[in-house]
Amino acid sequence: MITRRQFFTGAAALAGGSAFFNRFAEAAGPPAQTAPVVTPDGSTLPWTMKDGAKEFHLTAEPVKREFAPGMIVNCWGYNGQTPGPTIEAVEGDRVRFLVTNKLPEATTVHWHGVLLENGMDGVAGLTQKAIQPGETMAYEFTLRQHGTQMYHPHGDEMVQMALGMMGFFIIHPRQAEEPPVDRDFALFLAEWFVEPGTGTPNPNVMTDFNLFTFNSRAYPGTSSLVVKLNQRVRLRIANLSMDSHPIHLHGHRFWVTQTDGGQIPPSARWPEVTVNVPPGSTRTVEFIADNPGDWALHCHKSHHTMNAMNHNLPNMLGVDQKGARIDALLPGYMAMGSAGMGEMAEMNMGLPKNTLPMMSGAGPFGSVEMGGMFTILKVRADITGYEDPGWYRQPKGTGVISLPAS
Ligand SMILES: [Cu+2]
Repeated sequence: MITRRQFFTGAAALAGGSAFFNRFAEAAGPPAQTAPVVTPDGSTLPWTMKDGAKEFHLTAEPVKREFAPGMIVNCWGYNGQTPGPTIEAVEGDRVRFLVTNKLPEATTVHWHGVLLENGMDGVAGLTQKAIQPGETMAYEFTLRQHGTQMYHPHGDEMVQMALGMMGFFIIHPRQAEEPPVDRDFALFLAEWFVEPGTGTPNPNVMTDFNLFTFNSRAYPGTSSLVVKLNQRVRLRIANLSMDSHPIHLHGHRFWVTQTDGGQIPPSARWPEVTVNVPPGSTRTVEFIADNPGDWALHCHKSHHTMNAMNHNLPNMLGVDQKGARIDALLPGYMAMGSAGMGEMAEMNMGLPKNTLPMMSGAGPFGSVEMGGMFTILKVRADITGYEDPGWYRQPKGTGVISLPAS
């Protein structure tokens, strides 16, 4: 373990010996004015200025996380949260992270996509000794880029990330951006396997996950993203799960502006309505919220907008189940609707404790047959704040028309 004294001696030697890093430190003037990042259902990590650096504290520890009302999951995270609090700093900043390990096993923190000295990269065994339970270690480096990065363990990461250890590391530009954004949201994607009726994710599951979350919340537990009409909106989406997630927004098109490798030159940005976010990467998109309404924002893998999906269901589509002795043929069988699964959204099928119904949101026109990686972008002309404005009232004559049966 590095003591504070050893660490600062080392840091001073490094700063004195590296013209490259000094150049960035000297260039650091006042930061550009930026919209604060909003991490829905999450928070931002506070810091204090100490010995010329922004000093942050991260505690790796077990946390209980409510994925949605009715379901609490035994996760691991940082500072009582999963995802860990969002780190915000400015290009050119010197930053210091004091990382305390309150887990039952060793960990490290890797600063994913951050350009830094090898000794600060946080890979257990390769670039540092792991942080043992009860220990604190300090990371310190100068930020020489801006963009959307992440932090996560790099020791037993299969277990630690499956339990929720991950967070945003957002570095704002030193020079003002053109054009500036009005709203800036950060959504961390994750997938989990929690056996229905239990509360602890199984990190051994590799492909068949049953819960899918934005910032470790599953719809209907996800908070809406509220924006004013015609605001410029940025969505930063991060993925450290085992699958890619094609994130789709309704009612708008957006431009893909950044990856975790940096900014895409304006001439090379491309329009999309769905952005695929592969494992181990971030994607940042921007759009003008010029279309009022309640707009779905969700993963387009249809199993990822379900909660506690049982993937071993026999396919009963089109089968008349009335009077059939299916339970005798298929012991333990739970009925899948013969006309689809939509009917299951309406009924609560004797679920085990601490389990979310597969799809359960209640909308203004009935049940929203969604769960998991699903939330709502609420674009409004007539709001003054960002508290949830309730459901959109569609102007008369703009809704779907019901026709008489023919
Ligand atoms: Cu997905």
